[in-house]
Amino acid sequence: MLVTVLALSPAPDACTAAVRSSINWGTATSAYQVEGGWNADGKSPSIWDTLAQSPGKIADNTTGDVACDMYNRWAEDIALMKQLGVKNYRLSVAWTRIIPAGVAGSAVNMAGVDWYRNLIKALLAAGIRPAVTMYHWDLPQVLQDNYGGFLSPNIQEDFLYYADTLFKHLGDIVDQWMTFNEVISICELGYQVDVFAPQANKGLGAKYTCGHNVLLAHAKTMQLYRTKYAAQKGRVSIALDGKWGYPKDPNNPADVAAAENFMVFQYAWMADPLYFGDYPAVMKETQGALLPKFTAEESKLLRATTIDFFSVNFYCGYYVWAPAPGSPKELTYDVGANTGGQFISPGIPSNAPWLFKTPDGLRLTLQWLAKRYNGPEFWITENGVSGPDEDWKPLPAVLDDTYRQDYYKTYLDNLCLAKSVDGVNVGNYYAWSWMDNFEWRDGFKKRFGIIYIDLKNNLARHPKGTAKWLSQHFFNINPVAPATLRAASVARQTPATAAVPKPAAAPSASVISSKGKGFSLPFSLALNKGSGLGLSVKFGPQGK
Ligand code: GBH
Repeated sequence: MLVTVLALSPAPDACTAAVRSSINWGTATSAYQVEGGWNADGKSPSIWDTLAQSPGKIADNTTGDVACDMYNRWAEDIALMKQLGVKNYRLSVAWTRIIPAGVAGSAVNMAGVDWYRNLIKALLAAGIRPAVTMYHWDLPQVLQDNYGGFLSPNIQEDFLYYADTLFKHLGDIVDQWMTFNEVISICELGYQVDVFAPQANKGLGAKYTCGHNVLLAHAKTMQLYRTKYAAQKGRVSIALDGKWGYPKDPNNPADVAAAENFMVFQYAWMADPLYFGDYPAVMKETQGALLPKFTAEESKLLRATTIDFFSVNFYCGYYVWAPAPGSPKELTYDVGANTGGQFISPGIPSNAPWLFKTPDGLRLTLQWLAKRYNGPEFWITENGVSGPDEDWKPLPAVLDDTYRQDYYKTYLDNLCLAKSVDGVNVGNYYAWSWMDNFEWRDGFKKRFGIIYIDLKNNLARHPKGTAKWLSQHFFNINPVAPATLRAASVARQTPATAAVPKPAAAPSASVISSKGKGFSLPFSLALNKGSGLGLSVKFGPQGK
C-alpha cells in the first residue's frame, strides 16, 4: 500500500534554488496586532487602545487588549517559528511600553524594555534575525491629547527621544530598523479621514502636515544613528506602502499619465524627499499651499541621511484613470475610491474590498521604484492576503488555505522574476503575517496569518498549508542568524562602551504578567472607508 504524504505544490518556476538562496525570507507582525498586554507592566494607552475599546468601532467587537496574547506566549511562538525554519522576523515595538508618558525626557519603563530584550534574545537564540519597526500606528494617547499627535512638529522631538531610547537599550541586539510603518496609513487614514486612529478627519492638508512631520522625525533619527550610534553598524529604513496603478485604458495617454501620478503620490511623496530632498514636482504644482515646504537645512538633512534599504509593503494593484473634466486641480488621478466608489482591479477579488490578486503588480512596482531611485536594495517588508471564510470555517478546513498558497506562489514568482530577469536588488522578504491577528477596524474577521489562531480554543496556534509551503521552499533554505548577533544574544552590553560582555540571564518567564480581558461577542459594523485624496471619502457599509 502506498503511503500518501500531504503533497505541497512546488516552488514557483522563477524561484530556482539559486534565486531563493539569494533572498532572506521571513515573516512579520506588529505590536498592537499580536501582543495584547495592553496595560501590562507600566504600559500606557495608545490611540489604538482608545479606538478599539470604544464600543462599535471594530467589525467583530474584538480589541487588541489580548490579541494573540504574544505578550505571554512569545516562547511558544518563537518555538513554532524555529520549527518551521523561519530565520527572519519583522516585529514592532510599542512606544507606550518604552516611554509611557510619551514626551522627550520622560521616564524609560525598564519593564517594557526588558520584555523586548527577552523576546529578541530568544529570537536570536533560535537563529532568527529581527527587523524592528519603531512605529506601527500605536501612538501614545497622551501625545495625541497634548498636541494633536502627528499634526504638530512636537512629534519630531518626542519620536527622536523614543528612537534614541531604542538604539540605546536594544541596539546591541538589533541591527535592522524601520522608523515608521506606512506613512499613507498613518497620515491619510488616521488624520485626513477617520478610518484609523486617531480618526482626526481633518482633510488633505492634515495628511501632508502629518507626512512632513514623519519625514523630519525619520531624517533626524537617521542622523542620530549615523552619529551617536554609528558603532552599532546596523541599517535603518522606513516602510512605505503603495498599490500598483494599472492604466484603465493603456492606449489612452491620459490614463497612463494618471497611473504614473498615482505611483508618484504614494511612493514619491515620501521617497523623493528621502533621496532628492524635496517633494515631487507634480505634487508641488498641484497641491498648492496644502503641501508644506522644506527649509534648505531640512532638505540637506534629508539628502544626507538616505535610507539604507528601500522597504516596500505590497498587497495589490488597482485600475487608475484620468480624473473627470472639471475635477479639482488637486486630483491628478482617479482610483475609484477617490471619487466615492470602490477600487476596481484587473485582479481576482479577495474577501477584503481593497485587496485583489495582482501578482505582476509587485514586479511592476519594483521596476518603477528601481528606475526612479537608481536601483537601491529592496526589502519587501509585508506581502500577504486574508483568506475567504477563515473567521468561521472549522479546523481542519481552515488550514487548507489553497487560496493563500496561490497568492504567495504567484507573487513570489514575480518577485523572483524581478530579481533574476530585471536585475532588481531584492534583499529580504517578509510574509504578512506570521499569525492571524487584530486586523485593525476589521478585528479578527480578516485573517492574514500563515498560522491560524483559534479564538474559540484559547488562541491555539495551527500552521496553515501556506506555512508548510513557505517553510519547505523558502524559510528552510536560509542560514541561521549571523554569529555576531547570536553572540550578542547571550550578553547584555552597554552600547558603545562594553568591551567585555557580561553574561545575562536567559529569557525567563519572570516578565510575564497581566491577563487581559476576554473577547466580546461578534458584532457587525459599517466602516467609513477612505483613500486617495479624500475629496469624497464616505462610503457605505463594507461589503462581505
Ligand atoms: C498593512 O497595511 C498593515 O501594515 C498591516 O498592519 C495590516 O495588517 C496589513 O496591511 C493588512 O491589512 O479603507 O479601503 O483604505 C496595508 C495597507 C491600508 C490596506 C488600510 C487596507 C484599509 C482599507 N492598508 N486599508 S481602506
